[in-house]
Amino acid sequence: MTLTSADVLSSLENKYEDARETGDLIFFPSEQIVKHEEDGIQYEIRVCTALKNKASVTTANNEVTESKKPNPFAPPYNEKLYIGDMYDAEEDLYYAVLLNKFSVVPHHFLLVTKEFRPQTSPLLPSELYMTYSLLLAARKQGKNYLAFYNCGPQSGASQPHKHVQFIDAEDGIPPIERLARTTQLEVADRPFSLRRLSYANHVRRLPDLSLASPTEVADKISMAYVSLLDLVISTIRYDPTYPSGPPSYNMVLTLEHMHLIPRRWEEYTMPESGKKQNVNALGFAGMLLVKSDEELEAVKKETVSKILHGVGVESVHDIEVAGTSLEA
Ligand code: B4P
Repeated sequence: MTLTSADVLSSLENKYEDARETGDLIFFPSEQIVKHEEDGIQYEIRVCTALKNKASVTTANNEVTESKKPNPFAPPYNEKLYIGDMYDAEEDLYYAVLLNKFSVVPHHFLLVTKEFRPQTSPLLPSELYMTYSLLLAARKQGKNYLAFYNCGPQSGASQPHKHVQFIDAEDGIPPIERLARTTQLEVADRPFSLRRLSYANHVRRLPDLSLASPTEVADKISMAYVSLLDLVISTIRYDPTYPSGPPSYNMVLTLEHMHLIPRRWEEYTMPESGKKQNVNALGFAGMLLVKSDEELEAVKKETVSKILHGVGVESVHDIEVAGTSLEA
């Protein structure tokens, strides 16, 4: 039996508690979420020292070494982490919904393709539709989720099997989304950039699709995605030093906006200590993750803006890209 997006959201909490109780899901509690203001933007830096022990926890759980690890997103799934399958009848495609085994935020889940597809590939209309329908089902149940996709070798993705992730933002609005919501647009259905940010970013405001048909949702969301992806590719082309290989970018999706951020590097090297700070899509949502107080102080000293600029791509606000002015 396949699940609807409403079924997925309804069963999430019980499945999560059950998997946590049996030890199939490992929760890493955070000490604090620090609000950190720069250039009028309130970033959030989550301090989760428990993650420092992630490697030893997985070893204690008899996980095999990195090179021999089986693909966790291919069937057969761990029954405790498996919420169920979803089916897109229009495209005849199946997906599985899994709980994140290593959870920093409760109820963090993933939509994975049933057949292997690479994480370096763009999202298909069906995948975008499924993602949007899960966000919509969450909103209808009074929950506030955001979706993210780490695409390409420099995006912060650690698993090569295609997966979109969902986290519960609870009462909060991610910092970058707050900025997008307060941006006045002359034309609503055109890409724009958040110019206060230190790196190239491409955003589309989404219409209210809560009453739209599946085909209409897939069309509208795909059009937004393709227009932003075009801008990502054009932005990268302006950078002669961009690493070779498939393009890397992060997508952050809410019901109100789609954000695509081109990526140049996966990690930022702190100049003083030489230590690496990993950044994934959540970092570009304005939510950074550090694993010690020392790392927190280093991030604050270096500044979030400099770190994101360092792993992103130079902004080309003043250049006409692909015939579209990036004025916003
Ligand atoms: P990826 O796209 O490959 O990469 P990621 O989210 O950056 O996760 P990574 O694994 O690199 O974790 P990190 O230490 O940076 O996502 C793969 C996902 O699959 C991850 O969520 C992973 O936990 C999950 N997974 C791996 N094996 C699995 C299995 N067997 N079954 C089910 N799921 C499995 O960060 C640790 C965690 O914190 C990640 O979940 C990350 O998404 C999250 N995180 C990062 N920044 C955060 C922030 N600011 N706030 C809250 N959470 C944050």
